[in-house]
Amino acid sequence: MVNPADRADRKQEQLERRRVRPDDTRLTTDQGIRVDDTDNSLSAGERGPSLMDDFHLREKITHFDHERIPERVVHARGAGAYGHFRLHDSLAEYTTADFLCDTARTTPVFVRFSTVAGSRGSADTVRDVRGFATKFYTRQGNFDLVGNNMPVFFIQDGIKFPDFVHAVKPEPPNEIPQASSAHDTLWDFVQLQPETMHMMMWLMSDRALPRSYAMMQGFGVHTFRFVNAEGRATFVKFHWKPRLGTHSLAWDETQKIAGKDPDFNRRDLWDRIDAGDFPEYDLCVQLVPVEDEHRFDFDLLDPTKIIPEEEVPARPVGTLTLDRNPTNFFAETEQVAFHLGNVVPGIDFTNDPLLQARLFSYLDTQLIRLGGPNFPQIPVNRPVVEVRNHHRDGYHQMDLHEGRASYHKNSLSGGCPAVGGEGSFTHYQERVDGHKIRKRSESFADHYSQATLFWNSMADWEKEHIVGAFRFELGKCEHRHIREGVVGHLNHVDHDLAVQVAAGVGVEAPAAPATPNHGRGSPALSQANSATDSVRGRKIAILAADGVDSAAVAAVGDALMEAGAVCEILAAHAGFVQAANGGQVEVTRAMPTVASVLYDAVLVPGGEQSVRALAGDGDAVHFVAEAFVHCKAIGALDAGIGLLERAGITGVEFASNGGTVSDTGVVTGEGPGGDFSARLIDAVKAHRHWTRRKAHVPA
Ligand code: HDD
Repeated sequence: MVNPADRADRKQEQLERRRVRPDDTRLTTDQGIRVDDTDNSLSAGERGPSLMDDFHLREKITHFDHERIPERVVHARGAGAYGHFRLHDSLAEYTTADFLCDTARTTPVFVRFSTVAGSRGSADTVRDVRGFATKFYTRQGNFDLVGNNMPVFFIQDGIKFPDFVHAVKPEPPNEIPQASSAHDTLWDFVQLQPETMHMMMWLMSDRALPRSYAMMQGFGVHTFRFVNAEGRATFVKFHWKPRLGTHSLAWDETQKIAGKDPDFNRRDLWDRIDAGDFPEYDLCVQLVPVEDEHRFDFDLLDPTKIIPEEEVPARPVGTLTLDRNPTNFFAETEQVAFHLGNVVPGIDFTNDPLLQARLFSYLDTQLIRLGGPNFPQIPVNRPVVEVRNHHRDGYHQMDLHEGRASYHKNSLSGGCPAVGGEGSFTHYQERVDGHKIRKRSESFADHYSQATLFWNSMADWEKEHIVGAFRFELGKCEHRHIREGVVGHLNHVDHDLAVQVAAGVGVEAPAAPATPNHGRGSPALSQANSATDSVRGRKIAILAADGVDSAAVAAVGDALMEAGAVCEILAAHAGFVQAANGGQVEVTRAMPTVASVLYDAVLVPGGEQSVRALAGDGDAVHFVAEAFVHCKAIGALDAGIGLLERAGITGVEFASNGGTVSDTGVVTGEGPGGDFSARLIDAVKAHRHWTRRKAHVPA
């Protein structure tokens, strides 16, 4: 008989047994009784009072009254997907974790992405850390990699987590601001807790504004421990690297999207999977032999530090593909319960004090959030292997345990379930010796060097964005001493950064650096060095009105779609527009229902009449100007070039016909032939043309 855990789609097979479909069914009560009417309460006469014996009314309202469960105290807003993990490169030398040893194996997964600070209904595109939590349904049980899209954390010891979260969440008197770190309590915490500085650099960078969950890195953050068959340990850090590269939105854009489409990232994930354009990530590991534990100028147990990839390469070992949307948001994405403590044999913990506190928190929080100890039986949480133990009873027990013995040892159930045997989890036998103390290790004391490393690694445009973010966030702080305190810490990171921020937030610039900049960088940290070789899933707006050159729309649109982009034709109204050469072009969306911030690029095809109409339409002119300001690829053909001029896009160098793509990312042509489409595709691949950021176009 095939072990159910060995089948590639075993999680879906398991879930399939729980899926409930509406087709060809009759409405019943929860007791299975068919009801004759669900629209009118049972009453004494047509205008009389409702009656207590209306069991259907009572049950329907009672169930409704209890539909909500507490949202997650952090990471409340999320989006999830199923997929699978394929191993390419065995790690059997380092770990006994089966899903990391056998390259023939495919492991089903569920992933939940999230923002951290906002409530369940908050906008997706706020400046925040993103959660990247993966549940691997392995044949040795569930392994949860509960990571973020940034490789470090705000604090070093989990005992500070409630303080930190209280500081970043909306303030107690009025619950303002929602999903934002730009307020006094967060920055007060920061200025008094300098271990936050490295993470604050990441949070103020473009990493906090991902364009798509498919274009976002993930990190396990802590140093974990692999243990191999001989019991030998190796330190490991886990990374997810998106195949599409790591790309971000512009800050101004994120704020507008929060109003235009607060579900932007959630929708993007759903649409990609729905269209078969599956997000892919490589799992990479940084491996450090135990003998090298003390070879770094930071402590491997300190979660505010990275191991620079130039020092220890991130070795790709397998690929995660997200290929299936959930059936029901609440049942799966809301009820999924991740826990850092869910590990399989061959993966173990370290003494990172943040990690240790997390080991307590996750199970504890699930108990209140999911209402009792049986939440591992919820379909999305169930492992694909059999669960056998003496846990019994509790709210919502779903299993029918046979037999009289619910204790170990027993003779009445033949001693079952038996304990141990091959494949049992054995904790790594780390030698531990010490006094009971409350004291942070001296090896955790350097809070600035890696913040400086991050700053030094940024491209010019990334540095400008960071300065802008500090100015925005601190600019929102009412208390001057808080702004001064933060600038004081920034002066340890980099003097120039501190001076620039000080100038924006109305505090005195420091006269000299508090700590000299060490000058080191790590190119792997810059998004400028990320992959720009694909347009998969990029959204292109094609602006049209009556008289549009439909041949150009078809030619360029086909080329873009063939390369993997998604093209939408936008016009002043839904329905159709007349083509210049007769016939009609179907409109995908009416322009007033969307905005340029929802697209990666814009194309203005030719057709004199069409372009004249667009030039007289404020929405269309604004669309192009705003796309330009956000440094997006813009293509214009023939008369369409006139719309760019109308939008004030002047004073920048255009790519000339037949030439190479200009670094302005504005591609023009006399017709759709030649290499116009190829040049436009290259401009879209580049993601953004930040060199253009100095050009001032009102939008
Ligand atoms: Fe946490 C949720 C990631 C530190 C306590 N955390 C949560 C989620 C992610 C992370 C991705 C959402 C999981 C989901 O989608 O359901 N957390 C991190 C990372 C951390 C981190 C990468 C630092 C390296 N967390 C951290 C600390 C504590 C917690 C130090 C407490 C001591 N985290 C929780 C929690 C949550 C949670 C309160 C809220 C909801 C949940 O667990 O299920 O237990």
